[in-house]
Amino acid sequence: MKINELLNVKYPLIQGGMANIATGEFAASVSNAGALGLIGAGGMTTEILKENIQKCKQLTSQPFGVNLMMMNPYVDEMAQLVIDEGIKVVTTGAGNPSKYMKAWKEAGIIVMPVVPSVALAKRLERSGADAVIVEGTEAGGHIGELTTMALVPQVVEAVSIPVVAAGGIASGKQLLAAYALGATGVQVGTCLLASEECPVHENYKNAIVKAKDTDTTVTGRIGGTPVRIIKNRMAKEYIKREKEGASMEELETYTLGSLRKAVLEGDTQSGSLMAGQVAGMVKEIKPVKAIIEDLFHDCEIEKEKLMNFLGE
Ligand code: TUI
Repeated sequence: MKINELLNVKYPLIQGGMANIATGEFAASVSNAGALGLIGAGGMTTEILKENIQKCKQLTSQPFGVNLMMMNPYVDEMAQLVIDEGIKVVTTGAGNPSKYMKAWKEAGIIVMPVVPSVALAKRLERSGADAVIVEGTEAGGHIGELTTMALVPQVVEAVSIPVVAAGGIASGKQLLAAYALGATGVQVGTCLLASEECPVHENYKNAIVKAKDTDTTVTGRIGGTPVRIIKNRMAKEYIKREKEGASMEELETYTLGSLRKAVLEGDTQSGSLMAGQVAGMVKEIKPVKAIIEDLFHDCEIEKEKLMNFLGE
């Protein structure tokens, strides 16, 4: 069963959480295009999340969800808010959501945590997760160690719940590959950043379009919070200071607000432009609906080509 049947949407595609980017308005445009839109609560306060939920409810009659970032200081309150607001789907990232699972399941919420390992996938299956989103290190933003190619089939082997693949998916070929690895759907972020509806600054979108394969790097490896971003002056300086042994406080002060700088002001040099390794494949800015339709259309074409190739 593809994940769209569980979620009651047309396409087996989930939008990435995209903290500080995925507003209620953006989530609604993804849901209206037939995939599952998500409000990214990562950089929000509880009040702002509530406003975004109201907005999304006004703008779409399609299912949508909320992504809760476990490192958000307001996550306890937000975990209750999603119940009070009747949210149907919750995805989580950047931590273990076990302590909220019982309450969410009692409220009838479909829960799909992002996991970077087999161990956490198994643990969350036992806690009642409906599916897991298995994210490889190719992804943008906060990442784990393993690649999508290595991790997805290992989680598929280890759990009985549906697996959604994430990290490194921006084309029909990669969507087809995710199915081949045993995934029942995909989560994408980077290719949706370069959409007309995405509320990031034009400079951010253009940086994605201009990026080549080797243009992302990872900050925060030493401190234990690895984050994949597009290489720029800020990334270089961060990694240099990290290697020199800068304290977490100094690094935090340095990066404070850097994602907002990139998203709102379009500061592509001192801002933090989170993006996955597939940024190198994203070549134009298109409407969300076209991005999603093209992905599934191209997947069909690639499937035919692959069947011909394998049948040779
Ligand atoms: O969460 C993401 N991507 C994100 S969150 C974010 S906001 C942020 N900004 C700066 C620093 C940190 C966060 C930007 N991008 N993706 C899902 C994801 N989850 N990737 C990795 C994980 C993860 C890591 C550890 C999930 C669970 C986990 O559990 C550890 C444990 O406690 O067992």
